[in-house]
Amino acid sequence: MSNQIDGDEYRISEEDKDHFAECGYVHLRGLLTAEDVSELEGTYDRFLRREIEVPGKDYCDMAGDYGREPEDFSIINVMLPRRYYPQWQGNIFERRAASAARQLCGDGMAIDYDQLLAKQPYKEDAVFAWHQDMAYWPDTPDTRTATFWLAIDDSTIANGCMRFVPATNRERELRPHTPQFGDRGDSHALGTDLMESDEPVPVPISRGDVTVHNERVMHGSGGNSTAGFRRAYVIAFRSEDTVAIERQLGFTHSHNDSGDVLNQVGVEGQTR
Ligand SMILES: O=C(O)CCC(=O)C(=O)O
Repeated sequence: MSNQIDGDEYRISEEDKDHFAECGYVHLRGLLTAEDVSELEGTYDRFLRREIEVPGKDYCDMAGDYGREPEDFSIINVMLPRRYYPQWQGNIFERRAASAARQLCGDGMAIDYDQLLAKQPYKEDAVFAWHQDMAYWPDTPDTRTATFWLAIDDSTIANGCMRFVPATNRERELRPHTPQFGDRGDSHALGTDLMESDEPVPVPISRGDVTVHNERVMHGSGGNSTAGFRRAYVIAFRSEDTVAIERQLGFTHSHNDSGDVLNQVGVEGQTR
């Protein structure tokens, strides 16, 4: 059976579920139709143009430190768009992704955070270093995750599509991560090196498709050498219990969370 849309539901084939479990990521074609994407796009671009207010470090560059001026950003990052524009809550991407998260991870999954990641044209440094998301996050007993990465533009090797190292989700230890641009007060980005045995797989996808990855798989992306944007809309699901623990710690995935909270996770995560 191939994947199919039925209203808010997206039915995932057994083959794709197995791929997610084995490799730590999967490409789901057509989670959203062209019309669905167009419906989201107007709001997405209003965020990029700063017509919707996003406070402090939640509008930042993921390819540099917080000191960069917006006109110099290489990867425009908008954290928590659903917080700053509540009208977006319950949109078609959230609904279909919730259906897919349930099939991939089971019941009791909740939206932990959302994020817009737009690589500007001709930005060779719009690179996401190799990393595992758990290096950024508090460790909790239930680590189930499904992070949905929706292509607003066709995502290609030339404009910096996602790439994964399959099955690294099954390694026992997290790899050691270090901050990429100063310390965590200067920028958010963490990274780690590939090992010689790693065999990365680029995953180009079309507008309306998603990749979904889990908390431990190694992933990253290259720069944008094209004349167009590479726009992505990310929604991360974790278990309801995990989200509750994070919030008790004061961890909301906002870059404006207190430094004390951010320092409890991140680089120190390398020992987990
Ligand atoms: O957008 C990208 O290139 C990377 C995104 C990413 O690492 C993530 O969503 O976990």
